[in-house]
Amino acid sequence: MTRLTTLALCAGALLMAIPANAAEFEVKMLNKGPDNQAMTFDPPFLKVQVGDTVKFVPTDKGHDAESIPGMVPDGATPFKGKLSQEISVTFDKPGLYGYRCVPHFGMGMVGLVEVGGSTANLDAAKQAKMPPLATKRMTALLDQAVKSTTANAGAGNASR
Ligand SMILES: [Cu+2]
Repeated sequence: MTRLTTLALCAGALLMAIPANAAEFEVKMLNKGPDNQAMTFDPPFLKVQVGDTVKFVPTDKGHDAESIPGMVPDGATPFKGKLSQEISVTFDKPGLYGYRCVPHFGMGMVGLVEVGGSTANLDAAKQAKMPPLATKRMTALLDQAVKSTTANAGAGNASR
């Protein structure tokens, strides 16, 4: 009886360690995207919930994924992957996370993750200093985030 109780407790503890609704997403690092865009993350814009994980996958070699200074929410932990290596990032603070591939930052290889439907740090993110092509692509991604968030306002996040 005691042994059964111990087993039950262990099973319960294991279940609690896994967040109930956490999802995992994948972003590929590519030399050429589906839209023929050179040096790109696919998808370049992603919406996730707090606690979700994004896996950046070096489908093509020679890329990395690193958060852009000034483009993460206040108090969020920056991340920095190694060249040609996979990195998994769990997002535990809501807001916008801009990231880049360091070798191709000048070619505009940037991406954006919106966590928890929040664009709270939008103005700060827009102030980040970037090369012209990166700024151009990031501006489009930030617009996409604002539009999708506005479109979903009131509908909640019940779509998952
Ligand atoms: Cu790259």
